[in-house]
Amino acid sequence: TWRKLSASEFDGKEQFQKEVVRHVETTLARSIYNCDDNAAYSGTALAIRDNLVIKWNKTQQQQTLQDQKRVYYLSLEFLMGRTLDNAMLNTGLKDTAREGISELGFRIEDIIDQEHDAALGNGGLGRLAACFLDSLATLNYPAWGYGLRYRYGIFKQEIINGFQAEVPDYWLDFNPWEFPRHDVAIDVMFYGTVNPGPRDDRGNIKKVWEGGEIVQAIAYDVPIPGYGTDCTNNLRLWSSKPSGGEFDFGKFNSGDYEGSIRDQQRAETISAVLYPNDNIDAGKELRLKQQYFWVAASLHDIVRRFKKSHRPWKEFPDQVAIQLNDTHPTLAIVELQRIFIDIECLPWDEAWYIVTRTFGYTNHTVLPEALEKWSVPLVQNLLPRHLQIIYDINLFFLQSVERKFPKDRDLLRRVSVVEEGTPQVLRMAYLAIIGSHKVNGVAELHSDLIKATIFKDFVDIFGQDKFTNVTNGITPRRWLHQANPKLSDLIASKVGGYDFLQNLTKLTVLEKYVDDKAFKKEWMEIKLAAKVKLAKYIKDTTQIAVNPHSLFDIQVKRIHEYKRQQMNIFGVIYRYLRLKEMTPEERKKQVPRTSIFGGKAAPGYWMAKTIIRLITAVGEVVNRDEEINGLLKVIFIEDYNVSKAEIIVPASDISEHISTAGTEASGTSNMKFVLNGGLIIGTCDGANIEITREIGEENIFLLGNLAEQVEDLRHQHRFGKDVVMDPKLREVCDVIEAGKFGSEQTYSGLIAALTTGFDYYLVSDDFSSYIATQDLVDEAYRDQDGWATKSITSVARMGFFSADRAINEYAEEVWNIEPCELPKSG
Ligand code: 26M
Repeated sequence: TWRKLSASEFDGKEQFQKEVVRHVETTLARSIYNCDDNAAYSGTALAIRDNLVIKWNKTQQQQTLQDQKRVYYLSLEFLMGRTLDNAMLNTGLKDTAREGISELGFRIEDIIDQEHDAALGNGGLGRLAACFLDSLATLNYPAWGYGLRYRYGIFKQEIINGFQAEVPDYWLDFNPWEFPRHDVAIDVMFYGTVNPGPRDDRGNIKKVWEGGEIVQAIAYDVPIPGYGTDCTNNLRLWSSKPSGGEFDFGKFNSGDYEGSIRDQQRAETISAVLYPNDNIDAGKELRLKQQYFWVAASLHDIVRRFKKSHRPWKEFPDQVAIQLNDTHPTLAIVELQRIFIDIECLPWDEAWYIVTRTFGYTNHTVLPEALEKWSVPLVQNLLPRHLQIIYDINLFFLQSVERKFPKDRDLLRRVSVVEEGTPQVLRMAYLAIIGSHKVNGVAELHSDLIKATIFKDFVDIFGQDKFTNVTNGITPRRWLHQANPKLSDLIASKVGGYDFLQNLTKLTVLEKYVDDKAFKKEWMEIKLAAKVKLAKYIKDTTQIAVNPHSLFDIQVKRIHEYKRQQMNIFGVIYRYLRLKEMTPEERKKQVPRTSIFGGKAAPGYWMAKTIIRLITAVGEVVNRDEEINGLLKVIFIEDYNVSKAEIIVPASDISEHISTAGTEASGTSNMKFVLNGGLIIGTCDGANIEITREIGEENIFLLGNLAEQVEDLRHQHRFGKDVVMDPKLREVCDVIEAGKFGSEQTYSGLIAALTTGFDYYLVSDDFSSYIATQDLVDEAYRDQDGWATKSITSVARMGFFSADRAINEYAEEVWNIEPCELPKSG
């Protein structure tokens, strides 16, 4: 009977329509005669969701049955963006939905546009986690993501009088993609004390951590569908609430209403908001609470699942791989060791062996200000037992170092997890390395750099084999097929269908068509259509008209000094000055350009906010300068996020990836732009280097000094005699200081960074090369046929940068997991 009664998937347009109407009328209790785009979105999402849930349940059952090794991807950020379109594409239902919804009087694009982004991340690291989930499901790997269910994701950016303002992003009003699991509630303790307890089986006095504050973690599950497969994995996000009911009735009844509410809020605060910092660590207690809350709940869940299999503990690493997305979840190492020794009563060494087999750690940055360090007094207070375990881990580690390198006291000081100072701090990256069996960087240069610099001593201690590279990748489903359906269709018509979306190296077939006139024409028409679409978006949101035939030069990413948006805008000013000097005849010969910027500054990052102000101010001057008349426009796109990236990425002629060499670990938007037929202007940094190797030097505009020169150049700035600023840059600074873009005081910090600040990011060293390379870009763009050749050739050679390739490398080299074969559906 259960079998007969169990839910089944809809199939075909009529059934889809019936389901949409049913959901609008009964699930949402709305009249179908009063159904706007938003209600139609809800109905569509719920109908699609039903099919997704059936595949999800089957996948989870099958994975439980097969009982294979799983990977758990621990990330404090999952920058998912919208779900509906992706869900329709991955389940193959988009055409059905398009036709069905159109007969009901709606356009599928408008419906898709109703959805709020799930913006539970800052930038590259969070988006990478989202791409990886897509690939894991597409490749049928048994995998779960674990994260936090923030009530507020990354803030919404508004530009007010040219400055960034932050507005809260409350996104949970209607979220059909999450399923609360109120039965999965886990108690997590903070504070308290460690006391001696009873003796264990071996006669040792146990340590008991007790008397702390308890907060409950409630699981919310999100289905993650693979493309072209029924495999639907799970993303589990934890939400915090007070343990034992709504509020303290004791306090309430004794008249302390505010007190009882305060306790409730204290608990709920833990998962309330995503920290909006990207590549900067502030060391705040609430952030540490978030980390432990999420890690403790996730590990409890993983361990409980393992225990159901009744295997011996030593088989734990055969069933469980845990990947640490940066150091944010490093406490997981300590928590698992604590569970083993304090709760399951394993001997230390046995426990530690299992722990280190289980974890892998991915590093995403070399920037010193981004490396997490927790103050010892903070950890002592919040997690007293964990601090003891960290000290023990460190002691045994240092003893092993001492055995290997006797009497090298400075080495012991350098590699100790505990950094001396007032206060002492814990170096989380070191703890992550010691507790993992593999450590990886995210692009070749970056992986080499961490081995040669910040982790050098650890390579000497553990050997080369522990350190590896897995170059990042992106999902071609979202970043080509979904964002740029016309290009995806054109490609499919040449490479033999849509298989390339699951095997991106098939793109190489496109090279056969680089001399095909008709193909090239179609290719460039699709690019133009994407630019027209972006131009319309810009017109609708800023009232500024931009010429779709101008060269679209785009830099969208978090605003950070190391990413050097300041160099870009200085270059724009320099171009403006040259245009102003020209005669009308000379001007006619110039390539018209639209410089497009977008990105959020961390709310406390004053310099980044100043850069935004300079960009908007330059726009105000240039865009209304009649003399320039469309030869140069400067646009700042407000509130850059994933769904806006899907409009912006297909529309670039050139995109900028111009970080100071050695600072951008990988970059992933570089891959997205090239995959959509845009060219790159960039430095020899991060994945730009591998992109160059794949697509060929003739297809990329490289500039600037190399990573190996950076140290010397910085030394020059600081200690060199008679350092004079590059004259072109001097000229730019002069007009800024003359008040051309509003009060020069607004920009004094920005100018000071170049002069008294010793120009740490080497803008003056690369500026000349940057300007010269931009001139080469203009030259190349005049030859539209040559440009098309570069564009097509580049796309043809981008197969390597699929997240599927990256995930397969992790699966083989780090996780040792196999795909789970699903029974064919039907
Ligand atoms: C740390 C402490 C407190 C609050 C926030 C943080 C924090 C949050 C995000 C630190 C770093 C965060 O992200 C770093 C990041 O996004 N790194 C980027 O990772 C990408 C994926 O590997 C790379 O492509 C980028 O080069 C790298 O900058």
